[in-house]
Amino acid sequence: KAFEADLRAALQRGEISVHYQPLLDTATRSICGYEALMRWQHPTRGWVSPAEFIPVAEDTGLIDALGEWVMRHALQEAAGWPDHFTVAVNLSAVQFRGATLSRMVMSALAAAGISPGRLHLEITESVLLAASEQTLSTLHQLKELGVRIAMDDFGTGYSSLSYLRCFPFDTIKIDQSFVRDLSTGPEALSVVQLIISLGASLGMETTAEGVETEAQYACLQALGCTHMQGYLFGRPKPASELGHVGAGMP
Ligand code: G
Ligand code: G
Ligand code: MN
Ligand code: NA
Repeated sequence: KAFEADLRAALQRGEISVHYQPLLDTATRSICGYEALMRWQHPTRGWVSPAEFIPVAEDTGLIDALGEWVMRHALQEAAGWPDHFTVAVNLSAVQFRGATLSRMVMSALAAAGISPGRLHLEITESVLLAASEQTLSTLHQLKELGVRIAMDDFGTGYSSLSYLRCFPFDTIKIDQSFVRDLSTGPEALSVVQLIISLGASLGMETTAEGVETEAQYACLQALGCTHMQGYLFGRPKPASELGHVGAGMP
């Protein structure tokens, strides 16, 4: 309960921030964007993991305000990056409940003056689990805005494959558990190979997550994975440490 009250106050107290993790283009091995990851610095607990506070935010409805704050903040920040850089923002299933998500995204894009094609929205299977008309219609509205939609944590859910038929995703993000196991045996390699060729045949980009070693990079590059993310290229860090001049926040 105290935790919930603290989270409720966290935005006003300026304890919420966004860290950015680089996304790399495999072919050029250069940064082509960042994923925005929410961070909470609690006055006494220190850094609280999103894995801990996001479920609480979802249960209490606070995720709507937090999610909108991150969206607006990340887009403002991205306005100061090179023009071709993308910005990825994670969405919770709970944010799809109302009918206001696409309007919020449109408004945040306009406020930041960012072209919609630079925004990647990451959703997990949980968004499609309910598969309500409402959710699908919101996804199509977002797509019509020109925003790109990525399926996050692909392969870890129950029916990742069937969800690929429900909606024309732009990107498949291969869960880091598969990347971690690449060297431990032929199984993970086969799964990753399958996901990459599936993505290619569906005209989708494939982003491997959790790339930590040169061996993983070489393997994924050989398999045709189009993008990568992971500690090999950079950990999530505050905008002030990204090294771009003219950050977008006023
Ligand atoms: O950054 P880290 O690996 O600690 O994130 C843990 C989890 O929290 C990840 O699954 C990530 O998708 C999720 N997460 C981070 N930031 C956000 C956010 O702004 N919104 C939502 N819905 N989830 C987030
Ligand atoms: O679920 P999602 O993919 O949105 O969450 C990304 C999470 O994975 C972030 O919390 C981030 O800190 C973490 N992460 C990103 N790259 C790596 C990596 O190379 N290794 C490990 N162990 N975690 C990573
Ligand atoms: Mn993500
Ligand atoms: Na992921």
